[in-house]
Amino acid sequence: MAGFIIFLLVLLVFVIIYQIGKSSELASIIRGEEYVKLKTNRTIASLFVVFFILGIYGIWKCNEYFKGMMLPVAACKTGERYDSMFMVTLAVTGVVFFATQAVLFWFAFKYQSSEKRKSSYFFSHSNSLEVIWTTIPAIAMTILVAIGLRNWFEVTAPAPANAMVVEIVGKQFNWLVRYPGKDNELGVRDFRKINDANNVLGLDWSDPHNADDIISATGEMHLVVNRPVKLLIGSRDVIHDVGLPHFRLKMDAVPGISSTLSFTPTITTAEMKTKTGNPDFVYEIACDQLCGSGHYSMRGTIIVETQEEYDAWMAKQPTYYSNNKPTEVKPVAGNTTEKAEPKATEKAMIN
Ligand SMILES: [Cu+2]
Repeated sequence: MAGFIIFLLVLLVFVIIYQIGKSSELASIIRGEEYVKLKTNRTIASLFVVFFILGIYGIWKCNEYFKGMMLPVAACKTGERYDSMFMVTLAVTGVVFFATQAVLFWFAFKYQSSEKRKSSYFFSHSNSLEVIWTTIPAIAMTILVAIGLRNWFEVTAPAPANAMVVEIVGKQFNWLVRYPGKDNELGVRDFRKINDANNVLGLDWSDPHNADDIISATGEMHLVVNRPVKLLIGSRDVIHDVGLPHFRLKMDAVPGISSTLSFTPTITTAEMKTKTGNPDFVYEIACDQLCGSGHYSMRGTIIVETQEEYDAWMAKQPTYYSNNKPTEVKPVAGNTTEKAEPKATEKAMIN
């Protein structure tokens, strides 16, 4: 019996030793995991800071690298205002971006898991904080929107009375540019009269104002420097968009609707060649609306020149009528002095 009790005691001691060993092993495993967790946390927290610094450096480098791809100075007053609006917006959002991102990544580092910190500070809300972070962005946004609206009203405002009127019509896939000719009045056009052989814009030959209209099918538009221009924009088929990157303007060309765009070019093509150091510089008309398989080829050009150069060029342009000799009704000769109200002419235009 005594032997059996001794055997049980020895067994008990072995069980106890085994259990102590096992629990200390488990404890060391737990302690080890905690250690690994802390170390990983520290690495990730530091990587957050590195990522932020590299990210900001990358943005800076990108900016430097692509500087050469930036557009040259805006070539009209509206464009200058648009650029300054863009810079103000970029500055405001840039400061906010930098501040919030710096705090975000810094906090990820500063408030990483730590044995020293066992509890966090908690508050449900702060009225003054709410007021501050609502009021400041609201004021900033209101100012930005107000600047934008002012510019938008300027772009869409009626053109000055002395503005030259030029019509630009998109078709798959090029631009047709029409000038009013000597009578300074664009004639009525009708889409039912369009034919590619000798009436690309569907000019209604019964309207005498069409007799001296000039059409350029090469997509080249001539404008006079410092003279306001009003573009009458239309389309023959699908929606195109008159994109004028150097003037920072664009406007949709919608079939059946006549849209307008007015601006005053302030830099001649020749001056721009000097400014950009590019002897081949041309102002571009790009179609800004994906309009079909040949969309990429809808590139037009604008020549901005002095009044004398423009007059000399204009004097050489044949009228569309004389160039195409349509067999239909001849425009009534000698009736070109009759002045119709510009509004009425626009209304009568059927795209
Ligand atoms: Cu197009």
